Amino acid sequence: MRTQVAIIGAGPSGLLLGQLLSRAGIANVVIERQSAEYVLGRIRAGVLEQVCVDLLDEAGVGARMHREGLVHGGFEMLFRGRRHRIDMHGLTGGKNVMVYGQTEVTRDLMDARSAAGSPTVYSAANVAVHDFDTAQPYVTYDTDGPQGRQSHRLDCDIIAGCDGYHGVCRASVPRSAITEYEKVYPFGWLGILADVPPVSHELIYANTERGFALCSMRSPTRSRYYVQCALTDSVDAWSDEAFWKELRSRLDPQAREQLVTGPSIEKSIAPLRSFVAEPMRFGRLFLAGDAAHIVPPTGAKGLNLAATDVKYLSSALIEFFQEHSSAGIDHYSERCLRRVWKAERFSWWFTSLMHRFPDTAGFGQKVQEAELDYLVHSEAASRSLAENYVGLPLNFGE
Ligand code: FAS
Ligand code: PHB
Repeated sequence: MRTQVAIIGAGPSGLLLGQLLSRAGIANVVIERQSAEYVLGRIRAGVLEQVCVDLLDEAGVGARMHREGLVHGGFEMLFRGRRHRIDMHGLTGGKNVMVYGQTEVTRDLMDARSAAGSPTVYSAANVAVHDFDTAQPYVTYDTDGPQGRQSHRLDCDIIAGCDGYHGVCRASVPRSAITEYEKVYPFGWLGILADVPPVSHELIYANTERGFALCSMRSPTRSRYYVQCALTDSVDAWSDEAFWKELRSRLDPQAREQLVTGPSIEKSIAPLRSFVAEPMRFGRLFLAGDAAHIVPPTGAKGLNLAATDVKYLSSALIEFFQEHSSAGIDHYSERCLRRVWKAERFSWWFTSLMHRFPDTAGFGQKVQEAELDYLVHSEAASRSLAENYVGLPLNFGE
């Protein structure tokens, strides 16, 4: 088999890249190690920046998002028992975010890809990438079918590593060619999804004595909640009742009163880390999304960063194939990393501000409280928070 672009991974990065390339007439094959059902079963991001919304529209998959997504102009910060609203819309000259789950984004992209008849290989085993330091890279993988296990080779011009933090692409780069930056946080997020109405019409980020909590949603009838938990915690040790009790203890009286609980339809613990791999290009191999960087989810940047990597990469590849110019692909890594590091900084800052750190007592705690108090009473500080939360413009600083 041969194609122009082999895309490894059918998460949002891989599927969005495939969609943008297919619409430009560039042949591509997506190779995913899990089943489509497994990919859709992962509950992750919930907030889209306008840049991401515009990209999904450009990819022709925005219709259901505009029908079912929730446009939010602000969110609240809860500390010392009081809620303070950050008016993103007012502070950023009219910008909003879209609350629409990553699962739905992935479903819309999968539906568009199958409608276009673009080739996707699910449940691929032993995926490996080869010769990406030459002009003739290729991918090998195995599939299991009625004839038993079959081995395949896909020759291509470009390999897009959209295979997430634990993928094979970054791991295939010689250690001498890559630099990795990492910060691991001393806590995780225990998340629950339940078909109950949200406690408020906007998100609530809480910093309480018992730790961080986040009240989010997927629709007016489906809520997504998180509580900061210990790294040693196991999701099996958390009954639904224990979760609701802990969440309730981290809310203000009004929210506590309005909280509607119910059976979880998903419950999981996510570790928090900041991670960046530099560069993001190795010959004919290009990393995008979580394959290249990870942010703590506090700033809701993970999915959005993946989308802007894909925007830059799809533009560069269209130029490479249609104009026979390598300017875009030569500039890809530097362009992505400028945006990635600004999102890493914001996500680290917001995580540091909103969580209780086991080893921070006394002075550090007082400084955190002072910063929260300053933030919600300073228009300049709130504007900076709002500007980063809604997402910096694509060409920021260029
Ligand atoms: P993904 O990890 O989504 O997709 C990579 C795909 O590659 C997967 O389908 C995987 O099966 C596949 N793959 C891996 N290895 C492969 C191989 N060898 N061969 C073929 N395929 C392979 N972001 C937020 O903004 N808000 C959140 O609340 C949030 N919560 C998160 C919770 C968890 C547990 C995790 C892990 C991430 C969370 N994120 C969150 C970040 C998340 O949304 C990512 O940014 C987003 O999934 C990035 O998409 P991809 O780059 O496509 O990577
Ligand atoms: C979510 O709804 O899953 C969500 C929202 C905002 C965040 C993180 C997660 O910062």
